[in-house]
Amino acid sequence: MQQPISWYPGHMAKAKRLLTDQLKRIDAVIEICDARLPLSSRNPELDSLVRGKPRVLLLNKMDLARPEATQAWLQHFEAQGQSCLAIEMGKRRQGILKAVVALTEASLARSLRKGITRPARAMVLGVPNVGKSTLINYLAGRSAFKVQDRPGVTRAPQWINASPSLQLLDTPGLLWPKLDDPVAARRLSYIAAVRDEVVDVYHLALALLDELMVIAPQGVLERYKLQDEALRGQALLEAICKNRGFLLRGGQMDLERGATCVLDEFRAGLLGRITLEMPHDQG
Ligand SMILES: Nc1nc2c(ncn2[C@@H]2O[C@H](COP(=O)(O)OP(=O)(O)O)[C@@H](O)[C@H]2O)c(=O)[nH]1
Ligand SMILES: [Mg+2]
Repeated sequence: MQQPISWYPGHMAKAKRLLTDQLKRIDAVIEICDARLPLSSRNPELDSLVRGKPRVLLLNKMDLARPEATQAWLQHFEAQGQSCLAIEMGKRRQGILKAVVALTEASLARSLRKGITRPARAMVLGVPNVGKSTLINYLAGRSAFKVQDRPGVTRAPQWINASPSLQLLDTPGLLWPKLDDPVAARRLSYIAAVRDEVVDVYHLALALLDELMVIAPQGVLERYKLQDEALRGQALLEAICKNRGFLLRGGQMDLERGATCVLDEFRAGLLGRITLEMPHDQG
């Protein structure tokens, strides 16, 4: 498979500079990852970047992940002493606000000792497509609000009132995804954290189907009305094309269209609620 290259060292350096600058202004970090990929959708450099700033980890898109797997991940992170919460679009507003504000108590108390009473300040951080803008808009209560998150957009920081006691930086901190690890890079492509133009959809869909036939075959078999559980590789993709009637002139299967369909339907949760990695997968 082609390597999905959409981040260059220059991009990463710029994102890092921007982040370091923003960190000075905040009391806490709201890190978002994708509940389907709690390992691969995090940036391993974040620990050293945030340098001890209090942090809550939100496992977003829990509606797309397997509930028992999400519970296992929460227990895993809690056991590490990490504040964490599973969330999905448009839900748990109070829970999120409470978890963030709890992290900022020490920092606000320090301000108070200097005679300053102020709301807590936090920023949302994560790799592309985990739901940063969606969360900021939700907490800000303005669905029409457009959030900028291209790396390198420099301007004066704007604050949004999420509640009387919490302000959010309106620009999410964009982290580069973990692309040096081929397994993580491939899984990030499954969830569209890496753009499709830079990967080969045929090979990507085959790799995804390969994983799904191990961890969640039922969703695939039911969705495409397949009888043969042993189908793998191109034969499986062909059966899916056949089910959907994706034919080219001359009667050949339109594998590209089938591959795009599988990826789209997986991303939309139509193959079931699937978590691609578990805590014990960590090597
Ligand atoms: N199913 C589902 N989709 C979500 C959720 N949160 C965000 N999304 C979708 O994920 C995509 C990326 O969200 P966005 O906020 O733009 O991500 P960002 O790149 O991190 O800012 C959008 O299509 C959102 O509608 C969620 O909790 N569940
Ligand atoms: Mg965004």
